[in-house]
Amino acid sequence: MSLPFPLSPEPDAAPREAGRMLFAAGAEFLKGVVAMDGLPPADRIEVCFAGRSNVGKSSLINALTGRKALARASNTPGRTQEINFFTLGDTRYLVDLPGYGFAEAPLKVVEKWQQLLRAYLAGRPNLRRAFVLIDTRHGIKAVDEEILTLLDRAAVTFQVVLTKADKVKAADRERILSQVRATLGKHPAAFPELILTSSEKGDGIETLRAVIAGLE
Ligand SMILES: Nc1nc2c(ncn2[C@@H]2O[C@H](COP(=O)(O)OP(=O)(O)OP(=O)(O)O)[C@@H](O)[C@H]2O)c(=O)[nH]1
Ligand SMILES: [Mg+2]
Repeated sequence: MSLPFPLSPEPDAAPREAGRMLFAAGAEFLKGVVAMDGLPPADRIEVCFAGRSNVGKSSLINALTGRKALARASNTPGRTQEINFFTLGDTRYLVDLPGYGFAEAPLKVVEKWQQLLRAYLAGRPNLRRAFVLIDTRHGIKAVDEEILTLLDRAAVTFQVVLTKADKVKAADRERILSQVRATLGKHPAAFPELILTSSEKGDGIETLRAVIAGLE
């Protein structure tokens, strides 16, 4: 039997070039959204980056776009507090979501973000794929599973992107990959390939660009 949820293969020359071209078209910040009625028109293919607070969503957007500070990244969990929209060329939106599972912020504030996050994930018609970021050191936690279940119910295809691969030794990585694969087997909306990334070192970035370019 072949391994379920293999790592995405390195892209061939043509999709790699398509990914390079797409991201060379330039990314710009469009707006930060705090309520569903503030969303831009659903007139482009959209992908979003969801994940626990501090997992590396903003850093990944910066690595993909080759812009050091397009999306705000920081050591302070909970930094991204709005749904941030970026235009990519004139065909895509990239969406940086507020992190979940962050316990330090005031409860009222957290509840407001979480409500918005859930409404967005379940109700955006042009959302072609949700990239759910999982820290390669930690694997899938209970808070992640809540989001995966929400995506199953909303029938939004999600793809797991493992982050901070540079921080993990090979043996630990294999153990976490097994945990991730076993968990994803229970989620019908899971896309059947994983992407292992490091925003720091650049691993997986070309692959992810090619995947985004390939969405229609
Ligand atoms: N070593 C390493 N550190 C990373 C990587 N990606 C992100 N980080 C660090 O992890 C921390 C959090 O990164 P962010 O990109 O701000 O995380 P986030 O998911 O956007 O966080 P919130 O907006 O708070 O939800 C920062 O200190 C980053 O420098 C990576 O690939 N490797
Ligand atoms: Mg962020």
